[in-house]
Amino acid sequence: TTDVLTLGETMASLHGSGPLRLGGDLALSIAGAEANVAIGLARLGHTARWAGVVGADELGALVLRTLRAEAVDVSSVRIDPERPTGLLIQENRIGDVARVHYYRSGSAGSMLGTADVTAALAAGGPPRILHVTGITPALGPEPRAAVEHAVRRARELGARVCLDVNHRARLWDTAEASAVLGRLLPYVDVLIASHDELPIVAPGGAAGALDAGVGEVVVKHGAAGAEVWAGGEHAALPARRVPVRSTVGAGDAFVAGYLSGLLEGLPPAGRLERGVTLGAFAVATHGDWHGLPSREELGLLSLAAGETVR
Ligand code: KDG
Repeated sequence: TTDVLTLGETMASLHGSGPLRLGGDLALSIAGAEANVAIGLARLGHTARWAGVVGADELGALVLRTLRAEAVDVSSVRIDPERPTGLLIQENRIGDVARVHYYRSGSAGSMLGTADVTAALAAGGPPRILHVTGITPALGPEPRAAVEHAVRRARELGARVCLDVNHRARLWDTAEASAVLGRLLPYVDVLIASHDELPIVAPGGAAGALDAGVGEVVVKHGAAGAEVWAGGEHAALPARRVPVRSTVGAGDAFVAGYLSGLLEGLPPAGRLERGVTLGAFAVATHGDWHGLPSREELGLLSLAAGETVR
């Protein structure tokens, strides 16, 4: 059985080093919140499967090849011969302030449907955790139905359900996000949101979400760290101080660390610790997922600044 099954859209990504309108070189890779989480988990030695749809094109092949290379199980991926793989272009405008441009409407990934979810949940026995984000239901009616189906079915199968709000204002408005994500709450065991996203899904805050039956609520405070309410306990932890290269992907890295701790039965404070550690690796390195640590590398952050490992 798989530790974590996650689903959503993985796109090709292009990273520019300066203003896009000036042209210049772009670096090609892949991007997608759920894929980032799957890679983070796989690097720590957990089994992770990503389900989604890619086009029958070179960018789809890049997505699959990259995920395979990261030991993410792609056996539940569908290839759509009719539609292209989505694309995201990231522009680092000033310092670590990034701007993201989507070319994803009508993409293969936005055709993820309930049949894909049913197949993914049936393959190889139910996962221990199903992880979804608020990005997927924003992609269209099919992915929205797919996520609603996924959380219900996963619960029936005895899997724990994790939802990261991941609000993308470019994709839908807040009122719609609030209505759709609010309906998912009764099926959510682990709710993860940044402090500004929490009211979208839980107008009554963490207490409101717990009252609605959510098992644990994790709130991210960016550079100020994160806190969790779980099983009557509350824990908070500051972020690890590292030089910031790029904050894109930090939230996904945090989720991967948190779920890794959960899979290992760590207490709430230990789960947060793993989460902020992976978050620090993500912000201290370029790329959304590229700098995430293997298990042996987890201790690197404890070395003194400027130290060289020989
Ligand atoms: O969380 C990082 C993501 O924003 C990025 O990888 C792309 O999934 C993505 C999205 O839809 O914004």
